[in-house]
Amino acid sequence: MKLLWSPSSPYSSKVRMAAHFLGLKLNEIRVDTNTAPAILMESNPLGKIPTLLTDDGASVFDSVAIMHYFDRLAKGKLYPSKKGKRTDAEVLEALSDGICDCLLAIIYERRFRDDEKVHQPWIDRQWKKATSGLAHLSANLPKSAKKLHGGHLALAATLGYLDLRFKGQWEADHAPLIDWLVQFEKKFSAYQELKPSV
Ligand SMILES: N[C@@H](CCC(=O)N[C@@H](CS)C(=O)NCC(=O)O)C(=O)O
Repeated sequence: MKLLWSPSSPYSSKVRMAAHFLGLKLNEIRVDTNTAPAILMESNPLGKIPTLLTDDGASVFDSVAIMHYFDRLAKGKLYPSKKGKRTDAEVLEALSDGICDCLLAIIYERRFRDDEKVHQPWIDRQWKKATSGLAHLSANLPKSAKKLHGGHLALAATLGYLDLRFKGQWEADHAPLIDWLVQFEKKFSAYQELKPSV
């Protein structure tokens, strides 16, 4: 399996953590989405990462579809099997990814618009959603499950992305999440290697 990815991408970080967690081998191909490389555009019309190219020639995106593909390969080891717990894990992943969607909207607003066209109210709106998501997570910390699952990996990737791109802007208000990450790292020692980075 080939994974098209980039080190700073939080969704790539999540699926790389999942592959590591499940012991799945990936041939990782680093791509720069800004240059729309052929290998990416031919396999994902949206030109987004992560994109997985399977051994039978299929391409799988987005990150949630990749997580579920991995879960099927690993016979259900990535998500809890009990209905209620599975839903909790999927919603935790959706919230974590959704926070990343807001953070990326902020990064892209600044990156792709000329300075005079940057629309601050849009940035403020996205930041409000991201911090409201973080406040919800701080107040409703994921239960410290014995077994890690996809939702935990998604949250760890999101916190890693915040640390990378928004350092100093969120930690003070969300101390429970910092503590949660410390506990997570104790269970997932490859976090430093697989978290979003430059
Ligand atoms: N919902 C998608 C989001 C993927 C996404 O937005 N990835 C970013 C990098 S972190 C990307 O490819 N951006 C390039 C672009 O939008 O052109 C997923 O979960 O995989």
